[in-house]
Amino acid sequence: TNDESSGATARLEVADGVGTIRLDRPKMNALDVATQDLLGELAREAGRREDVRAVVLYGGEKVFAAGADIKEMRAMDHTAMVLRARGLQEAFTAVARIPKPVVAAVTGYALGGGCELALCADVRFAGEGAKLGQPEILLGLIPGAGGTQRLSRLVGPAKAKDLIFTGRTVTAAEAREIGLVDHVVPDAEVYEKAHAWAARLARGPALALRAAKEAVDFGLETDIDTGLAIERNWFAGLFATEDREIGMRSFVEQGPGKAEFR
Ligand code: CO8
Repeated sequence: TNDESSGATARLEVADGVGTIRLDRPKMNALDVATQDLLGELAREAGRREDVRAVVLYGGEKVFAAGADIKEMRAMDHTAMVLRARGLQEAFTAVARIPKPVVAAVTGYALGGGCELALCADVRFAGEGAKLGQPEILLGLIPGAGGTQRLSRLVGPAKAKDLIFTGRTVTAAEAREIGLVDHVVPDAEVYEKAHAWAARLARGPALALRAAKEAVDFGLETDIDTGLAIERNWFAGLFATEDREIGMRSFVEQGPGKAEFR
């Protein structure tokens, strides 16, 4: 999966604590079944590997991903999709559950499954020229890789329904306005800026970051008392970590601005 010459449609490139899951499937990074499954495998690998402390999702300079491979999907019948749909969602859920900070670096189109992939990240950087949307309705479908769930949780039900009902694409600027992306930067700087976000967190306390992500993500799926229980158990658990000792010692001995991870 790490070999550029293998012709793989996606790969995990690791340097300096940051793992980049790079889609590479001309044209448009259309996500066929094999690439969807590969994404899931790469996400699990990124989760497992100790040399990966933060992750960037990236499709290259021109396009993030134009969604599922429509040509492949067209040949599938109802039975085939019943058998496939869970595997598709599991692959995307593996990305959403990477227990480390994950940022999407979105250039060009992020449509359908491409937009849904970006939704699996913790934050999204988009280039000024990026276009995002859930155009499945135009194919007589609805999003199937988590879009109805993750988009509505992120931007609220009314904005999610507007995008899903109409299938319209939004510019990076509108995406930022509705909270679908977090930062809009010049197209040529998307990867660099997203990578810098990841690199900073790669220097952070890994267990506390994992705890923060789980507490937010699992807490959002439950009632507040259960969410608070998740939080306090993680909070107390972190008192057993070396990072906590180092973090508190450095505050007491050197003052707030001095710790390396700030
Ligand atoms: N699947 C297969 N081929 C595609 C796809 C796609 N999703 N998108 C583009 N292509 C191909 C085109 O067929 C074309 O191929 P060729 O050169 O051989 O004719 C090539 O890429 C370039 O495309 P265009 O000529 O259309 O280029 P434009 O710049 O004019 O337009 C667009 C680019 C806007 C991206 C346009 O191609 C488009 O609208 N694509 C379809 C987008 C779409 O509807 N995506 C949703 C797919 S459904 C989906 O994702 C279901 C989600 C649930 C499953 C998720 C699984 C991951």
